Amino acid sequence: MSTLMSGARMLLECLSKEGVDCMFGYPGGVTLPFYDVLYDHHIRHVLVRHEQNAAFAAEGYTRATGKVGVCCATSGPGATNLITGLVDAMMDSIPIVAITGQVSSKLIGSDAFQEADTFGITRSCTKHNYLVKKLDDLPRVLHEAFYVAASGRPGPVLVDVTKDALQAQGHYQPVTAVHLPGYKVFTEGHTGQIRRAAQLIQESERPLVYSGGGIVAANAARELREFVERIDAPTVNTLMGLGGMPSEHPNFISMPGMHGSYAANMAMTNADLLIALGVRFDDRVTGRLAAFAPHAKVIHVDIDPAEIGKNRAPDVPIVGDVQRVLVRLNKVLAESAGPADEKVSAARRGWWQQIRKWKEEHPLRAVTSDSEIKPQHLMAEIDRLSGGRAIVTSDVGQHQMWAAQLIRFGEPRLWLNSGGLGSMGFGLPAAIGAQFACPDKLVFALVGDGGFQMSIPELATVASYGLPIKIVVMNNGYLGMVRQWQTLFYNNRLSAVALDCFPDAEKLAAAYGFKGRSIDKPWELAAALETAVQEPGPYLLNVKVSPEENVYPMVPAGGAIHEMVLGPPEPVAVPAK
Ligand SMILES: Cc1ncc(C[n+]2csc(CCOP(=O)(O)OP(=O)(O)O)c2C)c(N)n1
Repeated sequence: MSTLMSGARMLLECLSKEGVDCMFGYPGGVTLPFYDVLYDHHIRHVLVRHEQNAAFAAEGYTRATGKVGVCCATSGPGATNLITGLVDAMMDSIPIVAITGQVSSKLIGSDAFQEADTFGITRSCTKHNYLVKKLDDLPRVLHEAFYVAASGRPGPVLVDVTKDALQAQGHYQPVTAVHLPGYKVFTEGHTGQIRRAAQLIQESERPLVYSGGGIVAANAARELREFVERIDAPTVNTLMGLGGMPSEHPNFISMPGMHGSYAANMAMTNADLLIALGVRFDDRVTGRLAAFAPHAKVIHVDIDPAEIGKNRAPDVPIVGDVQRVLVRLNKVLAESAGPADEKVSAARRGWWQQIRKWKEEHPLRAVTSDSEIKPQHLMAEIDRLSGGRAIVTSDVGQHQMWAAQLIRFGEPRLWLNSGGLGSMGFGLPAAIGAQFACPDKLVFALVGDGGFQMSIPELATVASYGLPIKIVVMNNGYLGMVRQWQTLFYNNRLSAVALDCFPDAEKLAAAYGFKGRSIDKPWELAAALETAVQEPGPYLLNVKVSPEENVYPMVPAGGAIHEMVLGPPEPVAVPAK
């Protein structure tokens, strides 16, 4: 049966059919027909204060749940304001659908008011994009957009709809199936390669599981855990994969890479087999590629064939959904005998001893001080209150790295951060999306004083929806990560990194109608965070930390990952006169 309705109404019917219950956006002239239908529609629209944050909030919603998040913006500046969020979602393989209004089809190309070539501009920052000029195409395109965003390697899809298509009346025919003959996704993995992988695993003396964001995206944490326990291999999670293996699991080492732990990077460097699961051999993980895991054979499982061999040629390439492949690999391993012989078993025991030794020699430890709040102390306190269960979003910079090192995550979809693009200003809007998706969860927006000042307008969104987000600013008075590089590699010539003006947190929060406070004494920290958590509404806690702390370990740019700088240089002894 078909019903006569406007394009705008049809669009909302399609969203409803896709299970959308909440979307993040900002209206404008071209999207007026859409907002008019929204007026009495059951889908909830969250009015953010900048379109970039609509995209970040949609990402936060998706990252916290796995469900496709939706954002919308008007033509021209509304659409161009979405770009950073789209690139962010593209880099981290986050499935969101962005809906933008476009000027009427007859005006396209005439430099009409608020016309921008959204389709052209977003071609390289979306997995796929569409320009809909005819009402008849709208339902098919909408459902395709959701299918493409969520299937295969997930990513953002944009649908640009002209105003006349939104206004036109037509008969709505529900679309029940998506047909995309040219779009094929290989999920199962090659049987022969899976057998070869199992054989390499059994022969390996020093195996290491290197698991990433693909485990989270594929909802493969249970299968990963079964696999790791079955082969009893040490495991690292990348920045995007944190929570994929619970931080408390005995097989979990920690994060590898530029600010990864000593044990994780030494394990990478000395492994004889890397089992790479849903990772992309990102430069922040590998360091100097030529020196990365020099002794290791590589099994690489990824849904995206373009990732296989992009940075490191694997010995066993497996294109498939990492969850499906792990199910099959676990089955093959269950049917076979275990490590090849006693020599291999003995070597494995030695490998575990070595890994434990590396962990003991240079653990990731939260430094504290009696006189000032150390950033690591802040992370330890958030970790204590979270107990591996809270959602923590972060911005980008030093606080992000300390959080990744020191806060535990008991499951996936708790640690939400901008990994690939590294977008400052991500933390607060992502927390908004996550809190809408998970209203009963404790959500910390852990942000730097720089990143926070990029997203301050969203305090209005937090306040107007009464979101109980705990906004914790790690305030070091600097663009900390840039200051760290200037200190270490530019002779401490601090150029344009001092953030010498920061609003009074209590007054700022009060201006929006909620509570806030600044602290700078270490003995205040635990109670102040507890107060924030106990507060039923939003809370802004500005934590003034020691300003010149650097994140260690650190692999200098271009270095091999085992060439870590483990801590600050020892003070030079002054010779006695
Ligand atoms: C939008 C954007 N602009 C610039 C950068 C470059 N950048 C990376 S980290 C950083 C400093 C961040 O400072 P802050 O938010 O205070 O966090 P901190 O490093 O002090 O924890 C900058 C400027 C970025 N990542 N994103």
